[in-house]
Amino acid sequence: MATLSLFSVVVFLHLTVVLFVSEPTNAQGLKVGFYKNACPSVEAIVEQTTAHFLSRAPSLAAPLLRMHFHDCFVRGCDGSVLLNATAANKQTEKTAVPNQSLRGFQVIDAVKSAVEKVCPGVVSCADIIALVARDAVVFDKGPFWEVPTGRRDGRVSNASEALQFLPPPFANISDLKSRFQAKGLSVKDLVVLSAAHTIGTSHCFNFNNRLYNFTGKGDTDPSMDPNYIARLKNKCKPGDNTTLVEMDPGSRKTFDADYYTLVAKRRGLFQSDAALLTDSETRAYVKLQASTHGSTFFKDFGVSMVNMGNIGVLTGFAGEIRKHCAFVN
Ligand code: HEM
Ligand SMILES: *[C@@H]1O[C@H](CO)[C@@H](O)[C@H](O)[C@H]1NC(C)=O
Ligand SMILES: *[C@@H]1O[C@H](CO)[C@@H](O)[C@H](O)[C@H]1NC(C)=O
Ligand SMILES: *[C@@H]1O[C@H](CO)[C@@H](O)[C@H](O)[C@H]1NC(C)=O
Ligand SMILES: *[C@@H]1O[C@H](CO)[C@@H](O)[C@H](O)[C@H]1NC(C)=O
Ligand SMILES: *[C@@H]1O[C@H](CO)[C@@H](O)[C@H](O)[C@H]1NC(C)=O
Ligand SMILES: CC(=O)N[C@H]1CO[C@H](CO)[C@@H](O)[C@@H]1O
Repeated sequence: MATLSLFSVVVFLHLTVVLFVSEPTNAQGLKVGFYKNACPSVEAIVEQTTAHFLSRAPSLAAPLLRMHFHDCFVRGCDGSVLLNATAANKQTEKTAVPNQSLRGFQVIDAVKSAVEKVCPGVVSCADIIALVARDAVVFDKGPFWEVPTGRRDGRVSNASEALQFLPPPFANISDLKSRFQAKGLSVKDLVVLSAAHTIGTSHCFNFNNRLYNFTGKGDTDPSMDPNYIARLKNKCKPGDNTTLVEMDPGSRKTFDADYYTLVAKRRGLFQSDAALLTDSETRAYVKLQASTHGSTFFKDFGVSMVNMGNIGVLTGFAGEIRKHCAFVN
């Protein structure tokens, strides 16, 4: 009897080892197809629901991609960006200034309820953001990449942490590099992920200082193409808090490598975009992609999105699977 059960334990351990070997997980414990058994249709549901919304409101693709970035840089990719303010926590990340322009929460909520109908209590909101971000890029004719899943949802969301960890559009290259490095991302990830600005729009206030009062002397930013400054001044008047400007004029709904062409021509919209020309490694990448129509950009973007998606994830028994993405259970 004792021998038998010892034998079963050995067999069991052996099988476990084999399972671990045959289902590669990345360093953070996420893996492609995490829901293969518990919710095999999850990726199809996410894709269909996202496409349903984007076909009616295509401009939501960009903020949905940005949402994943904002989630991951604050407390890791744990869905904390989705939490609504409540009486108990009036200052969640959502209420912080950089999040005031996030949009598309209704898409996440709709995906979550569609998924809950089929597999209740199984799929995290953090994974839904990661999958929706990928599908939004694909919707805009960008690359497809496999999204490792298995994230769990956090219970904490703090507005001051959003201010602390999200890079401002005024950031210089050393600030950007250290903020990405602090999240385990490389200089290459920085220059690759910055090209997410190939889609979407920005409010004038994020770059108006470059047009009107760069150093407090009523001057313009010398690192920006003067013709581009003139064009932007037509759209953005001093103190404009409402106007939206395309970040990649003419193709803001197409995910392509144009971003690098613009930056190389000193037409990056933010100081953080222009800063990519001030470091030898990021500049070399910008020039290479600009001169080769983004020869490796699509492949690189998928790799860097997976890297970003690994930041500070909760796995195993940490965190929870939220019932509703806007509230902790
Ligand atoms: C490198 C540092 C970054 C800075 C300083 C930055 C800053 C900003 C700012 C200020 C806006 C304009 C928001 C508005 O006015 O509505 C914006 C928009 C956007 N950002 Fe970034 N960002 C950075 C990196 C990223 C990354 C890594 C991603 C995604 C992978 C991303 C995706 C986007 C998208 C898609 C938009 C357009 C949003 C829309 O159309 O509503 N950004 N970003
Ligand atoms: C969460 O808050 C937003 C406003 O920030 C509101 O539009 C939305 O309806 C809220 N969600 C829920 C489920 O209460
Ligand atoms: C939010 O984070 C800040 C640090 O950025 C900390 O000082 C503060 O206590 C936190 N607030 C809550 C409610 O945890
Ligand atoms: C870059 O920005 C950081 C943070 O604002 C600042 O401390 C640093 O002095 C700046 N570096 C340069 C070279 O301007
Ligand atoms: C430019 O900035 C300086 C310093 O912040 C300020 O004193 C001045 O009034 C500004 N000029 C304009 C035209 O906004
Ligand atoms: C824009 O917002 C700033 C800060 O909230 C405010 O001081 C300024 O008056 C606003 N400008 C306009 C034209 O409404
Ligand atoms: C999406 C969202 O919740 N935006 C909020 C950002 O914060 C301001 C207040 O600071 C709210 O008014 C917005 O609703």
